[in-house]
Amino acid sequence: MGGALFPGATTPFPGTPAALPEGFVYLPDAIPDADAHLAGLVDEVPWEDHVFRIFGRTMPMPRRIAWYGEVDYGYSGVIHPARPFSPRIATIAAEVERLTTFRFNTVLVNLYRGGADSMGWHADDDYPPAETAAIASVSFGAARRFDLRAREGDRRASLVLGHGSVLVMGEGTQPAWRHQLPKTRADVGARVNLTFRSIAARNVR
Ligand SMILES: O=C(O)CCC(=O)C(=O)O
Repeated sequence: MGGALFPGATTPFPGTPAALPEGFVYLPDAIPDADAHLAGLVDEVPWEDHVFRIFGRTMPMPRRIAWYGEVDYGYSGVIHPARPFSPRIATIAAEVERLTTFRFNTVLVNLYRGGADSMGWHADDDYPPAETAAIASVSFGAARRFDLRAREGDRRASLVLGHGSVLVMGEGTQPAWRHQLPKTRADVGARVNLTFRSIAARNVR
């Protein structure tokens, strides 16, 4: 790791309270036609509801999800089968690939219906990477806080992921950091997030 992730990847986010740790790059307003993508994704994606187990209890997953790409993915106790990118997701992927120079072959799409929807602490390291271990996280809709916590030591950082933004989590970030999208009491609208990944083979679940 070290240095720029890809050409031009030095954009600081105005208003970011803490400097982003090495390996993370935030690109605000990076994806064109963000309003149309938000509305289109909410309407077009075949959203799925899932459950997760915590302390022996089964709880509804506090978001809706869908999986696209060249390989199956085991997530939330379910194998999500490979499925081609939709035309809209292929358009967004092409823009992300143009910005980052990486090729991503899969994407987990999350719908947060409001402030009560969230994603808990985790790292995206449960699969063998193909071309890159970097992840490109694209956000549309409500601006939400995103937290980072070092796996060792007490470093933390937060930023707000805005409409049309891309957060690149570079190679080496997932073994070193966990991330979460916390709930908020603020009256926020819907948000769609797409985490593009480069996966060599299905993870074992
Ligand atoms: O919605 C977000 O910004 C976080 C998504 C995420 O962490 C993931 O899909 O692994």
